[in-house]
Amino acid sequence: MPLLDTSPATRAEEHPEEHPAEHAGSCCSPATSRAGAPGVRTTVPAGARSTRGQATIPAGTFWMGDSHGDGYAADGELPVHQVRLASYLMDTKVVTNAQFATFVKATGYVTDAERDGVSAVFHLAVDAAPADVLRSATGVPWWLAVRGADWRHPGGPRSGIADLQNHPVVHVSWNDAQAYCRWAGKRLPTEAEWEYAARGGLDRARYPWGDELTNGGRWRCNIWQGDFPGHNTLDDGYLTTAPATAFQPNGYGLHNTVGNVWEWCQDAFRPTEYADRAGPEPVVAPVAAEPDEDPAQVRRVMRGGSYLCHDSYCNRYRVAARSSNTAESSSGNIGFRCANDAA
Ligand SMILES: [Ca+2]
Ligand SMILES: [Ca+2]
Ligand SMILES: [Cu+2]
Repeated sequence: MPLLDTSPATRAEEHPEEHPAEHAGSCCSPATSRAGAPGVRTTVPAGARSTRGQATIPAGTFWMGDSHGDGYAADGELPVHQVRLASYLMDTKVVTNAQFATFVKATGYVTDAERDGVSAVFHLAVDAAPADVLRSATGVPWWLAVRGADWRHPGGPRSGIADLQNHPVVHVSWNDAQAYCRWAGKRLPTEAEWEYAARGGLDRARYPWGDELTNGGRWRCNIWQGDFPGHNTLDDGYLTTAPATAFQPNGYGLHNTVGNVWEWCQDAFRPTEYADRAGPEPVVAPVAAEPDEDPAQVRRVMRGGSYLCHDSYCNRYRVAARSSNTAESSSGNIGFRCANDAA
């Protein structure tokens, strides 16, 4: 069984010049083939609900999508349309290694990457014996399938998380994120909830803090500086993950919505989602319909970009940017934060 499959998006990487839009598609993360996946859970019973570490996001209407023309057409960030949401809750930071460890200790949960024995690691982050570096993903040679890479070993078997307790947990699939949320009395955000919360109250801005990427040259988030994928100048201080509370929070008190790690959302991903639902009236609390296919192969929305994003290759560190991966996929730059219904 191939460890890293060649989904259409990944296959396009072999001829990037022919598919400029798709080319930008997978700086982000390669897909993995595995079996089995649970269904979606959209609400948490009031009695089981935990609001720990969550900020209240006020009810409101916002413009969802790319108001600046920055996006890749194939991602479906257009049309910009109004979305109305009731108040809800969002974690102020992504789930950390320490938090995930508490979950695993309490439940004995085994992640998809652990069950599979392999996960995707960025080439400069590999910490493994050569024999454990199995292969690169087709067309994205900076992604290596590493045997023994999992949330406890983000760079491979020789790495650990002792010094990364307050960093995002990574190598967690959408399935794993769902399991954590259920245990925590929380749920994944919908894509609309993610974007509205990430905007922090700023109307149609590019970033959670405004329209300018840096503050007079000072970085406001953890992305890539230098030449991707070979040389990172570390201007923002981090080659891979930063602590979950690094950098200033946005107007709602949320840290690192853009940059650091991709964040799973509840919704199935469709490039035509916005086009299909946009109309003259605001769309109320949209959530993508569940596709009628093998749950493991359903592509799930990921938001916010990661420490690998760079303007030269993938500018998905904007609040409007969209990406996706299959529910069973994991890599060293995908994590998640939880949401909840208002108390
Ligand atoms: Ca960085
Ligand atoms: Ca993020
Ligand atoms: Cu990216």
